[in-house]
Amino acid sequence: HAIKRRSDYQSPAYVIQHVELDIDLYPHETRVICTTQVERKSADQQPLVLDGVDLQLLSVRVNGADWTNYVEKEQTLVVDGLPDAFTLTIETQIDPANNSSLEGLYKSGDAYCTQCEAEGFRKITYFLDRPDIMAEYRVTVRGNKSAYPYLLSNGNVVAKGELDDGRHFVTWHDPFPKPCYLFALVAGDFDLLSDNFVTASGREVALELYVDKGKRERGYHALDSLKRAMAWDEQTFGLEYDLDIYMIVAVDFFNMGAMENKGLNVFNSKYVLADGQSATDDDYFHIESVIAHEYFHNWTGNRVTCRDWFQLSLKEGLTVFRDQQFSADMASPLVNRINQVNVMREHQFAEDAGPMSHPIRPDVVMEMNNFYTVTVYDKGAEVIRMLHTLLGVQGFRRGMDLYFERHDGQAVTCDDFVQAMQDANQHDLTLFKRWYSQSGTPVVRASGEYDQQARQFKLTLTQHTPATADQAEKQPLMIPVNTELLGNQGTMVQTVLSLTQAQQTFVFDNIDQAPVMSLLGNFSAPVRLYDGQNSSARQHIVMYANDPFSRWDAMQTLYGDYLHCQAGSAGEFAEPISTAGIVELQRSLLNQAMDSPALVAEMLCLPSFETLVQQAEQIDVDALFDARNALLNQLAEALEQDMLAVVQQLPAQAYDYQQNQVEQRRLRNVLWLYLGRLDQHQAALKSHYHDADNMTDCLGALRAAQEGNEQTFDQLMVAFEQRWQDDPLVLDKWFGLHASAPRKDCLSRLDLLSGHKQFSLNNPNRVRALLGSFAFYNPKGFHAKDGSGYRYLTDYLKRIDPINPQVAARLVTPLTQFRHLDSERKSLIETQLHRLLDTPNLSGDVFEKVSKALG
Ligand code: B3K
Ligand code: ZN
Repeated sequence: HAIKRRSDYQSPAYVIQHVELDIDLYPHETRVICTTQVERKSADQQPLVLDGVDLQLLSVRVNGADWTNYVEKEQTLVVDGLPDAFTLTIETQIDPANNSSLEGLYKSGDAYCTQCEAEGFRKITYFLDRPDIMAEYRVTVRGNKSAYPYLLSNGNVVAKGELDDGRHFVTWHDPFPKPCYLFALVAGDFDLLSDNFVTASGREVALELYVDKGKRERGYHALDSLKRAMAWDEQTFGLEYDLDIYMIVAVDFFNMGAMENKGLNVFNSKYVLADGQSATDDDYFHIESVIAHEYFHNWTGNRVTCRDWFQLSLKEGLTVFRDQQFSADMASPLVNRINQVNVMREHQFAEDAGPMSHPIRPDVVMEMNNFYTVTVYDKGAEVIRMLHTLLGVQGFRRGMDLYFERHDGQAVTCDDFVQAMQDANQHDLTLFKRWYSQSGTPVVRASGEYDQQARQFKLTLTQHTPATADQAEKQPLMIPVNTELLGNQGTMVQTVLSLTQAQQTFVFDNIDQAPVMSLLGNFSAPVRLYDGQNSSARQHIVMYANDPFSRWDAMQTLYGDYLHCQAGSAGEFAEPISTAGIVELQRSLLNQAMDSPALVAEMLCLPSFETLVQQAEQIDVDALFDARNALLNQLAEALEQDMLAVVQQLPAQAYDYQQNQVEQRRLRNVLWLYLGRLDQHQAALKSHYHDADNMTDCLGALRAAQEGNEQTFDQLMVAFEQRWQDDPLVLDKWFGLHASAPRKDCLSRLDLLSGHKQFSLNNPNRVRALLGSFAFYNPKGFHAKDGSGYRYLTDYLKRIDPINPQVAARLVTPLTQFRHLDSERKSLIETQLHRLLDTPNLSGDVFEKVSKALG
């Protein structure tokens, strides 16, 4: 397993500017003829080294004549003795029906489809599989006409016709040069939803959405989302779509969410299909955001792409930021921000504290697919957000404009992006660039000193980034700190401070009283903050801060400190609020519930167990779980009447995915998470399920029962299965609920479920729903004291890895993030990691993560 370093980048010795592919589809014997125009760029006569994996080589020709001066070795084809410029024709055969890795060309059910990012094109043909090779593609696809009436690839159709034996062909041409990771092919029989979009400059674009037969009614939300995204990018960034057709295909077998192939996105059907009956508000939200994300890649990723894979955040951090801004504009900016921050604290902080820690621009990679991470994506987006904060809306736009002006059609680096931002604004970003090279979560500490006489407040901020697994030495970063100073009468100061040194003091004049500090408003930087304030200061923020995000955040800190003190976790916690204090705070929130349902709903939610884990040096799994559970029970008992009153005031409405309704449903279901714990409300909880006309409320009821009452849960789960047993995508919710239920017999339940007729180890959605939910979200079961949970997951990983290494490598994560656990559990995990490492033919994907975890 070889490692690659960012510092080893070399510009390509040969380039390819034209590609002609001829792909003749057969399940086990697909023929691929790849004809390229190759040009030598290096001065010396080094051979041409092409990448290729799992290919059967049939022939090599140079300028039309057979060529024998080549060798196949270690997943490459080395061709020697070549002229300076030539036509290279390579014929290979591949076996898509046996390709269970879902990378390269494979079968998803009855359809053929491709996934090439990051390095999957080499599973289709021998090629220079690196993103800085950009070429124009002409692609002919051949297949059986009745089984595969649609033969799709990137760009526009330039020819089509009939062939012998019931076969046909379609030829596509994509005029925009692209790296091979953006190549796509789909062949199959689908329901087609067609629409169109007229761009700002008046061009008509055909929109086509392909879904499984019979699913057409579930495609409209995705199509509408696409049109909203297209309009938003024109309005916000002046960016128009460039081809005459935009296609999206939904497939059931897919390793991640979706893929931005030029003009032909391939999507996990989970992020396309929705109707009120079968999809939740969250599903609707995610579909809109993933559709937008892939669309936005057309400019940030496709028109301007990455020079090498270490630069992945160039396109991903930026495109996540763009989809976040879009979502904020479509719905509630506040709820969006809260969700993003939860992802950072729950998953990204965990990644940075674990063995896979890396900067948003990694320096060392073994398997590129392991670096499509919350760090590259979500922390990457936080870094772009800080630039946006620093430069302002218009300054950021100027930077984007200059970036496209300079780099359209090129493969570039993160430095090129920051340089464009700097030059467009004459704003020195030298220090800012450290965010790209330094990993780890900075810790910011604040302390205040008030001088009554001088009416002056001095705020001292320090920063320190603890060493991470990948980097021992850390330097100070540029950290924007949104600061609000609160007095008895409310906000006295609201400003953004820029912390650039290890320690800095900021002086505020004309301050009439000792203020409460509300820092890091809107999560202005991806850091941990310790402000040393007591719980009454926090309650003051909850009640009076201007920034609603800060009110939510102060509430989270109050809950967190309380729970860790109950659970005896080792860490840095202020003196906690009393139980009665939390009850009273929630009571006052419940009184405001009808005015701001979205904010109140979020403020009533305790931090997730997974977020709590990240807050302490050492946790006691059982004590922390029990403390969280106990507080929820106490709150339900103390506030039963207040909660019922709110539930009764919330109007019943026929389902529509519309902001007011979404917020009210969210509040209602959060309240049910409490009320569902009380015996006297089981009948009402069941009615909440049975009366619901939508999946959001059904699932809300199921979640409430999962936490609250075993019998109710079992009954409702039976009803759910009966209703949805023929719809695996919906049944995934059911698999997930079973797998995350804190039940004593959870492993034998998992065994039963894995034998369910809809379960398959070959489908990543099923595997994630069942085993992912267990490993990531069932702390009681997964961290069972006897190590049975760890062993259980490991047994499965050993079976999944040979089928699909990418899925296995994602699922191994919970076994590698053990830093906060006790030494008994750590050693039980280690035993399982060694078992994994000893597996014959372990994939590079899993090897990289496990070997790092074992240090
Ligand atoms: N660019 C793809 C992710 C590809 C992952 C490869 N293992 C989806 C996205 O981020 O839009
Ligand atoms: Zn992306």
